[in-house]
Amino acid sequence: MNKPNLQKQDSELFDILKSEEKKQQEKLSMIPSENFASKAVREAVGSVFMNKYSEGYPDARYYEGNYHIDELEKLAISRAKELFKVPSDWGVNVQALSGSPANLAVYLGLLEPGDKIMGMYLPDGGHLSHGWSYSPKSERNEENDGFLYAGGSRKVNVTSKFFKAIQYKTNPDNQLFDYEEIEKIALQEKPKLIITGGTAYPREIDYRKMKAIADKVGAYYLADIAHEAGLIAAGVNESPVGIADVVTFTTHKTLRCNRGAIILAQNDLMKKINRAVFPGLQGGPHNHSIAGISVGLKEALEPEFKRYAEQIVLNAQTLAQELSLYDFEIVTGGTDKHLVLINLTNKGVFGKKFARALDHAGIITNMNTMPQESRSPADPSALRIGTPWITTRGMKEKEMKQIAEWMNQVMEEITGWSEDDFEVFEEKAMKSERISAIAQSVMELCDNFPLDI
Ligand code: DSN
Repeated sequence: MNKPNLQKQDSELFDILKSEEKKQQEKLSMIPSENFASKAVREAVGSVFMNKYSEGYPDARYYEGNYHIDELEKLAISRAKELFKVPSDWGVNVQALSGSPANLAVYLGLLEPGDKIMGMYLPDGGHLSHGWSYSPKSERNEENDGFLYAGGSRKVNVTSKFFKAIQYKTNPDNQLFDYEEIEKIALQEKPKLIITGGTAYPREIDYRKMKAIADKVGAYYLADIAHEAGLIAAGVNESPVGIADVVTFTTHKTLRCNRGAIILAQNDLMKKINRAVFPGLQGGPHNHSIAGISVGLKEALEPEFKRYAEQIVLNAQTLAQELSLYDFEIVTGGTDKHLVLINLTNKGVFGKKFARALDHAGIITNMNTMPQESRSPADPSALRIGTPWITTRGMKEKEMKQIAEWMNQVMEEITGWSEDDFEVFEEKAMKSERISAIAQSVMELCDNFPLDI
């Protein structure tokens, strides 16, 4: 019998897959939350582990036949412990399906519905799952001025529906955490949980200061390190492990595994969080994901991973520096990490149009809000770029200088089109010979740094 083959069995899906492979190979993926997982990781994710149900935890399952799944999950846990230097009285959960479910499990495990949580203001770089709600323009009020965002009537995220969510903003003068103001808000509001971390804050966070603030008000402190987990594992960014009460992270960003999440916490808290993951929020874990994560963690334990993480940061810093030479305004003036946030207000073309024009030039980025955002999140003031994926391809400072030059050329080309409707703008971008020429050069660069697809 012929081996079943995707192309023969489902040519429609196969064609979409091939197109995605081609796009990944020929374009520069520069969204900071994305990366390119190794063949070994992808092999594990596509393995027979996906066929097994294993509700429960190692050696305590509700289904028979889980002896190998137990080995798998214990292996992932022990690798996570080694990689993140997890203290001996801490535990590890590798079952949460992704970052938002991991955070929800922490809230469910440690809080009561209606308790107050305090995270970073989303437009300043926080995350939806840290309690996001918003105020429609008609409801803007003084309560939400200054460093405290007391929340809005539109409870868009489940974490703001079931908990009383307030948020702290960054300092308007420098877009940085202002620990004195955060402490003032915490003392006034007395949250039960304080959260750091997010999606667009390019600087390191002082975890000890945040833990001291949480201790002052008797709150738990959750450090969500989804974006920088790989940099922390490599020792390139500071680690909150052993400082914060709980640490959560996704596994597919700088850590370069497949999609999934890990939770670390001191044993007493971990017991409650484990019960929140299963049976509180989920049934059977995705064992194929845990298998991929296990392989990715092993890769991150290799000495080469430290050099990789150092290069990610060097590349991001080079990009930020080069872009500023072209008069791009870099939020916070630079980066300590893998991401760069560009304030486009001096350019007149904002995130949505710039991101789309860059895509036509073969450079994939995303529009983003920024501190003191005055525009809609659907058409915000900033552009977010990141270096994990292009560093995986082997690119270094020389390529970053070239990418910054291309980004500037795209901006030069589109500056005169800022007033056009989006459809007219896109049509012009698609027809632009200058943008097509950049896309061709991007493809040639990518050809010299092929992905192992
Ligand atoms: N969507 C992720 C990001 O892009 O940062 C966060 O969940």
